[in-house]
Amino acid sequence: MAEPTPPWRALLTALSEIPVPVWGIRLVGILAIGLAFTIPTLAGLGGWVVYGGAVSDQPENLRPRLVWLPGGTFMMGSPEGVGDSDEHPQHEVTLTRFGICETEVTVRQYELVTGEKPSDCYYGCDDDHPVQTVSWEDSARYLNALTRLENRTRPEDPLTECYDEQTWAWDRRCTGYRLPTEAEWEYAARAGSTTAFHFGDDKHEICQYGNINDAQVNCTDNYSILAPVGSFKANAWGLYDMHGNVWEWTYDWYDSSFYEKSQSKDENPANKNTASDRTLRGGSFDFLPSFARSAVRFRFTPVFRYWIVGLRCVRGPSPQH
Ligand SMILES: [Ca+2]
Ligand SMILES: [Ca+2]
Ligand SMILES: [Ca+2]
Repeated sequence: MAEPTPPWRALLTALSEIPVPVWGIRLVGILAIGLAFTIPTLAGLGGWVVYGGAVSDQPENLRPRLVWLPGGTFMMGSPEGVGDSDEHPQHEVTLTRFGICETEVTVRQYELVTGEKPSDCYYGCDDDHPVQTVSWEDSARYLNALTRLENRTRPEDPLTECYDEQTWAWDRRCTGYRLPTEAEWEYAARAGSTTAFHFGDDKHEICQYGNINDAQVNCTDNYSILAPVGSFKANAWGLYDMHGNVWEWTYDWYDSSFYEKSQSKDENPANKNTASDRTLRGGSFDFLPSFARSAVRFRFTPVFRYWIVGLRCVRGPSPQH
């Protein structure tokens, strides 16, 4: 059976049917086809190099969209008698201004920067699904690469990479893309709320706001596995899927007693003391709503890849070095 004709061969065949005497026209035709592909690519991507060849995306689909949050002070953790022990003591935290991606990083966004899809797509690898099966280290590597890519469009004012890819140390003076700290993540998720979820305390309302395991709640979110990002209502600051879909890596090393140690009202707290695990936030599609509360702290080793774990990016200068 004949092989299907590759598109380039069909193109050459079509070109060869142009009347031979007019080589000039043929040349013009080739140039026109070339420009037809090249001009929108350059204009649309603003100089971005795209792996994988497809160039139909608009720039806004390629770059994670940042929502810039004002700095502020909030109560981190849960009040006495609520939540797990590592959510206590509830304490005041002050943060400076930062930008956070309005959705989880998508498969498409990840693939365009790294040239790779997640290794396990069993639960969904559509372009607009959250990327998952990425370790903390994969995430840091992606964010550095995203920073380098963005710098191609701003040679006069380059962003600086955040992570040392040998030691995984975070340079807090960096201006490029990075993971949120736990404090930044919770501040962003709460969006001014003081309740268990950003929409209130009633878990039976969660199906409007996030993709979780809804077996034990009186509502249905219509997704038994991954949902495309942004499928549910945003929180008050316009951020999607802060509850559920995939767990999101944060920068911090996990320390169950970190809140006791960080009560000194330092600005921009982050646990830089190496431990066995990094902290994750927000719950996922196969966890019950109680795990999706704004204050819940979850943990995995930084080399762990799992189909319930993805990431969200942050950018912004941190004044504390
Ligand atoms: Ca249900
Ligand atoms: Ca669900
Ligand atoms: Ca999430």
